[in-house]
Amino acid sequence: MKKNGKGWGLLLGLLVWTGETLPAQNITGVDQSALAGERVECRVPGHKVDRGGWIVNPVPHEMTFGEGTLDFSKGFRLDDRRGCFADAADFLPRSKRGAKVTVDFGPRVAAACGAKERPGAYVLRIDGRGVVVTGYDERGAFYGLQTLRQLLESPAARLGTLPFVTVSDWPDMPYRGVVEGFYGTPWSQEVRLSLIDFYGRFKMNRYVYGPKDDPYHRHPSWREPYPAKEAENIRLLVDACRRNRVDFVWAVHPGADIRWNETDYKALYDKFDHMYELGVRAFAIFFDDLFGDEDGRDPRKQAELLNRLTAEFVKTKGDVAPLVVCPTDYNKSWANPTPEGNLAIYGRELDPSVDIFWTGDRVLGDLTASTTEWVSSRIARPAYFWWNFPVTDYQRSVLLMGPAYGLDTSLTDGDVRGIACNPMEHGEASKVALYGVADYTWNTAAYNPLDNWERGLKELMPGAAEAFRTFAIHSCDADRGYRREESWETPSARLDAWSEEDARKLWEEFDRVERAPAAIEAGCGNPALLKELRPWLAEFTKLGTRGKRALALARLYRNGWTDDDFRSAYVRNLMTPAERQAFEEHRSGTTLLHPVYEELMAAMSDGLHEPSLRNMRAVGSFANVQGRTAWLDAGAMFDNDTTTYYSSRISQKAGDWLGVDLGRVEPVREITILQGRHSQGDCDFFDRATVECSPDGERWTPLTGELTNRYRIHWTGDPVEARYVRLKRGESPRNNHLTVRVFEVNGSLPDFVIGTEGIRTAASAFDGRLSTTCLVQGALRLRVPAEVAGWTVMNRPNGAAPARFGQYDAAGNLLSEVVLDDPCRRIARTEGVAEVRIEGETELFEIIPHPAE
Ligand code: 14T
Repeated sequence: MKKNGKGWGLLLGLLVWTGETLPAQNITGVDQSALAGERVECRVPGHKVDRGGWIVNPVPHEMTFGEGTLDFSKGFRLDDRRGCFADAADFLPRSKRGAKVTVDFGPRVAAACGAKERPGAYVLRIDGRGVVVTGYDERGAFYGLQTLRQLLESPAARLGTLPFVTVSDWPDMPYRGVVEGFYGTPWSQEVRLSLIDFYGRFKMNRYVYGPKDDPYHRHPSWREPYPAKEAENIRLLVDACRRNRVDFVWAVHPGADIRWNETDYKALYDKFDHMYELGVRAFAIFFDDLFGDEDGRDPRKQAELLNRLTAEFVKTKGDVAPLVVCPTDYNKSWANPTPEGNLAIYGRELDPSVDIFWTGDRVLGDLTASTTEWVSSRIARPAYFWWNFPVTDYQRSVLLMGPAYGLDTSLTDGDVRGIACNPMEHGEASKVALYGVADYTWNTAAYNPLDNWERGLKELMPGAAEAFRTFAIHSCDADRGYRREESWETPSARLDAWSEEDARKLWEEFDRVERAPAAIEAGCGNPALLKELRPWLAEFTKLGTRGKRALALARLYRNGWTDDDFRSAYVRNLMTPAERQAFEEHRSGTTLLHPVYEELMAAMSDGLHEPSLRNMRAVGSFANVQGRTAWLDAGAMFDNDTTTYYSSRISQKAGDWLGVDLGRVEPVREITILQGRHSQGDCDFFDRATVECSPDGERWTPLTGELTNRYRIHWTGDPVEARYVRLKRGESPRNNHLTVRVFEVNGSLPDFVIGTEGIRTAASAFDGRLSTTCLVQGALRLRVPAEVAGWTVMNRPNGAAPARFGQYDAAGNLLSEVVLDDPCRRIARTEGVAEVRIEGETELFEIIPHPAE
């Protein structure tokens, strides 16, 4: 490129645009209008790698292929020099005439074959003489066997030969594994055992046991020994860990009610001893999540306790690993940074052998060089990173099945001791992320998140890998908390920026979404995983179906096809409240697929009302007012229901405003605004605000002075011609969110509505929006002005007992009746009608009066 001023200018402009605007929009999922029709490329680091059919995870440090192959069609004969790998090598098909596999370990043999001098290191050599696995230590040899097993299980080994290869490999980080540290249902014994095998197979070496909802881990019963059955289960877990060369670390969480006295010290010591009896040889103490004024928060007392246990328990026993502690200040945003803070006190006073957990700059955060520097300079040792991914205890409605990224690949064991990954309460589904953590902690610099994820999905569901990938790529983000990339291969679609090409791709993706669950059911092969996925799979299919239908409708709509058949099909594709509820509980496609459905449906609804009807929409300075999913929230201000509300979900600032566009200029006589979620003690409101109106959205006239501390605002006065009404914030130190329950102009109901007994959100039947609904359980009564020639009534027909639309004369005699058994009914005025009644039970989308010609 020619480096003239213009060229750089253009390039700079592009950088600013992609560097700032895009990521924010993509992450928050709001206002994608600027991106219409295009898809941001994936921002997960890494790329797919062709590994020639030899798949080993974690990716080995050095793997040198030679000329030639070893035929193992006759099986293997094992020479287990130390006699400790009979179990671990049981994957080898044995026969006396098979290829020889020698397994040995120790610094001397390791040096002879050039293995790294480091715990866990090994060399695996395959050549014409057979296979030799040499560990620096016992675990090293065990890891060498895992590599051999994975080579044998690799696609390329189907031909019955192994390549001549030398693998020299070692772990980068000393601690690799998991902390069962979430709130919610602890894992079952079966899932724990299955995970422990998984740790072994992928060279992870630590399982920290600390489920928040185990009463013997935390209050009320941390002092008490486990009852016999639970104790036996722990013993079995310890055994399984031993077989898999994994340290079982038992954690206690005593902070909520511990007293710093001899009695509680003794209680803790005895509990440790009880666990020691069960085979436990590593311990942790958690002081996280103490939010009150518990004595347990005192860092000096915490350090004293750990030091004393190190001296009197760990060192006395002789075969117990160094203690691990989770500080109360376990992330930067909560930590006192000063020399008087929790961390600095640990740095000065805590025995240097004790490892300290750290979750990063926040509770949910990345592992970065800046956060490890920040913490180690205070604790005077590398931290042990507690990664709150893929944990979902803060948003249980999602599964986090995306790539494990956000881990700095330049870190070493001098910066961080390793990772304890805190998974979902769905242990099997969490293996996708663990496959990544295993890889990163073992071979940090080579970690390639995207490639790892692609391999992991195949490893976990070889019988339905494509379908599983479809499910996973749309199940990455929780919509809050730890934000993750999702759906990065799928283009979006908008009615107002339509691309036929993108719409087709999107339809095909929705089609794959619809079909993936059946393929997973058929090919999963892991019943425990399937059981975890099932509730989400059920919703996933439905998401695919309604997405496809929304796109098909959008095509018709774009061609001007909005007749009654279209309307019926449209209404059938709206989610029922029950469907919505079910989806909310087991969500996928939060970032892209579901918002596309919502937006397309909402955008079409705008065009389905008759021009005579008022079409209110929210407007304002907050990005989510007209965003992808928020149209629903904002509509909540107009639905005549004070329990539903719009929320800005971000801080308010001076100049912010929120209001309504009435769709046309009309005389404004009355305005009612209800701010906040509650009428008492709520902070989410404009405490200084002015009501203003405008004919064009540009020239605004104040209707009130500055109102101070008012949740409820009611204005009446001489009619003012206006299309827009808004509430505008003044100067205030406040930075809360803004929540508005009601924003009504000239009353929420048209004046022809005369009866609403047993009816919720009646305004939704007259707001010109099919996406908002009015639940009828009783009778909705309307006056019939002379200029009305008939009505279009759109409802979700109540299958067993559809509602009725009756026309009555002034004396209350029924003149005609129509059964509302079709989503879209066009009804002509009956001669002599004075009043209309919609009776029965139904979900009413819209009643549209037709003006007489
Ligand atoms: F120990 C800590 F490192 C930690 O992360 N503690 C909990 C953990 O058990 C939980 O699974 C995780 C994710 O939700 O976050 C911590 O729990 C919290 C975090 C909060 F921000 C509990 C309440 C909070 F407000």
